Amino acid sequence: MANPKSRRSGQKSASNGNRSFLKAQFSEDRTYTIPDLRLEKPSFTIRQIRKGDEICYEVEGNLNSAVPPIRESKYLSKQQHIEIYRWMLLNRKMEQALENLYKQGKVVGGVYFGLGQEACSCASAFALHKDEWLGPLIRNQGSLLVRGFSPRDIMMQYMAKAGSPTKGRDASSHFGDIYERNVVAPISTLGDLIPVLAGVALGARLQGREIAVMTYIGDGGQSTGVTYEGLNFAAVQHLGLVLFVENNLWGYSTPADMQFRVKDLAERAIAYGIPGVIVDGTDACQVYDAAHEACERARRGEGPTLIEAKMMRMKGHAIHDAAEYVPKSLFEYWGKRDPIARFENYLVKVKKWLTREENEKLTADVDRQLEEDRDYAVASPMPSPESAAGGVYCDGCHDIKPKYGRINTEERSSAKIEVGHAH
Ligand SMILES: Cc1ncc(C[n+]2csc(CCOP(=O)(O)OP(=O)(O)O)c2C)c(N)n1
Ligand SMILES: [Mg+2]
Repeated sequence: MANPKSRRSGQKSASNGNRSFLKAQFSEDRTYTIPDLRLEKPSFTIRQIRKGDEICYEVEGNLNSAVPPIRESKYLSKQQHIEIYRWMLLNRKMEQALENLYKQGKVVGGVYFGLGQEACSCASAFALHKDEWLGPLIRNQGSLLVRGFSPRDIMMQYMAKAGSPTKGRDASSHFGDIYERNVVAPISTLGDLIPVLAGVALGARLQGREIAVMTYIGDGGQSTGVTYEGLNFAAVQHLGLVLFVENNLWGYSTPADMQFRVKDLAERAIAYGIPGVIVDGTDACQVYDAAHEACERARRGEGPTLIEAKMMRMKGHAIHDAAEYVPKSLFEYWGKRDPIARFENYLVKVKKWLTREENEKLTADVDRQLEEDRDYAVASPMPSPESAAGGVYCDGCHDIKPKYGRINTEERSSAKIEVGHAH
């Protein structure tokens, strides 16, 4: 996907005090191709229409095409395929358990689902090394599992239990772990994770390491100003940001077709001067391969990559939203492209890497783990009222140490970046 070429000879490096610069990736050539790993390219448009007093949506285009096969991975071993499949199952079944807990009145607040997006969450996070960093969004509960949070943690969080990651102070996704799992806690403001993760990569560089950092933004959230600022900063600094643009066709009740004019959101990469790639977000192999290549590029210090994952949000925005505005035919179309059913078919029938019995055992193990975690979470206590005022202000409770080495802000002789166009 990258196409680094030599620098324009007439350009000089920007002089900037003692700073060294990474070697330029700038090219005189326009590199406007966006690789597309998909094995089918759905072509339909969602249009807003008025029916009497009602506003609704209709789909135009071909919704009868055959379901594509899974694309063979260039990198994953047989064992890794099975691991990713297990994470996806755990992701799906944990969300089913959460839905039940909500309906039993045990959840405080709402529940958000990544139904139909499990391949994107799990296979992307799977490409990170343990000592690299992830910034998840609300639908990336699968990524949290891959990074080492247990279903128990996530269930307790939704039930605001004392033993939850935020000790009952928040009831959904606003938690992370800067010590063990290297997960940045998201806040709700869409796009804000992007500069934060860019900053994490910069922090690692100052400690002598080029690392991959990964985060996500939706088809709606990508329009925010901070998305541009964060990604542009990562681009000019050649920071190892891997940005998944999760195009799930809806931002609340607004269809993607009413949110942007470009054909593919991966095209945005061109304007940042970074590689962009399109994947089928329902195909774990495509998601992994693109994520892996982007992470490798990050680790070489070559900068960010934008990966557009196309898929469909298979539920409403959150549990309160029945998604009645979504045309039924779209659910049917994407239902046939279910990431787990297709991956299961690939592993069991196409590759024959899992026998029926092994698959049943794996599924039963996931069910057992979820049952245990759910029972534990339900039985665990709520926080004591007196604890509510604790942890509001940091009074030195966070001991944040450099993870990769001594911080060095001096000029680095081995620095690879060369930045700046002469004006
Ligand atoms: C800057 C900002 N604007 C608005 C919101 C409110 N909001 C929360 S989720 C959401 C829809 C996001 O859609 P998308 O980015 O496509 O993500 P998806 O829900 O489809 O995963 C909006 C508008 C917000 N959290 N942050
Ligand atoms: Mg969306």
